[in-house]
Amino acid sequence: MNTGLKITAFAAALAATFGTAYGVGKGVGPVEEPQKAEHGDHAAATPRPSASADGHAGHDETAPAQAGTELPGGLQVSDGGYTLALQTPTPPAGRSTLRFSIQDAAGKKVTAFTTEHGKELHFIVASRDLTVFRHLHPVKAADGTWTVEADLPAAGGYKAFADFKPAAKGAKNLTLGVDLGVPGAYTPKPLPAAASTATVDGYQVRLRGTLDPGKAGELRLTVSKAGKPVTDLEPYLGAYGHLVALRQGDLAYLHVHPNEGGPGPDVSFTATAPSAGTYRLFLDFQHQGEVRTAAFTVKAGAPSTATAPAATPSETAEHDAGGHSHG
Ligand SMILES: [Cu+2]
Repeated sequence: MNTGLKITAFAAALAATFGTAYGVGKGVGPVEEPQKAEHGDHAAATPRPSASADGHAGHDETAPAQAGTELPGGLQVSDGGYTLALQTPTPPAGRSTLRFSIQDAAGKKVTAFTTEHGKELHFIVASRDLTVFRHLHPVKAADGTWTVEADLPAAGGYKAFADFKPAAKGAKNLTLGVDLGVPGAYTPKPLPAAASTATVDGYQVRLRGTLDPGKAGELRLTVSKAGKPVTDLEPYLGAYGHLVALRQGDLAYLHVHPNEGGPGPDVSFTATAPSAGTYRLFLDFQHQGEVRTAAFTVKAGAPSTATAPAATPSETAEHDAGGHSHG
């Protein structure tokens, strides 16, 4: 069985209309060819309920086993002949410029990428303790060097993920991951307790649904502000919400776009966890011109946190998600 992170289309019919569901941006890309998708949204856009989105390009669960193991995304610095070459592996605390390139099997910098969700490359940086999360969009120089300013607030271990698709014929979507270390004394913070609500900048986001190992489940996030449902979310990179989940312990990476739906207050996703365990979910949403991130700790395969969409979610630790901002 595929142990990779999978996002499956919640309904094939809905997925088939994904490309037009949001009515924005050509960059979103309509339904992708049913390739070995690797990042969640691609699979979600793939009109097959069993589409794999395991971040391990080339290992579609519906395809014959190719290399034997199927990995969630982001666990490898090299895959499919491409390498994430980070030139700034030990940035200072605070704002600094990160620089990297994607190199092909010959060590040459890749300069041509396929635009996905409005960008040629999506760059996520998270602290190993999952208390810092940045979703960034680097700028590419003509020679294939990417640069981006990032604010890594404190010393410690971080991981950066590059999510891209080379333009080369036959190239697959890839999510490569690389370690960064911000020098200095480091005190890891405990992961916030599992919770069904998060607060960010005055917005409350409620999470309902389950993250089930090996099984597609719906995650429904509901955004409100000052007690009122937010019904005018704005498209951000072609969708009303972007969800990244990172697994505690190894930061396996999962990126998923929402199921079809309107501009709030609900944004629905379909996700499959690669395993039981604890995950940190980061929801990006845009409202009134600003992108914010709400974060949740979710236990996959744990009945205590399996909040059915119809039920009132258990609400334990109410307020966390502070400090998860966009750089
Ligand atoms: Cu992005």
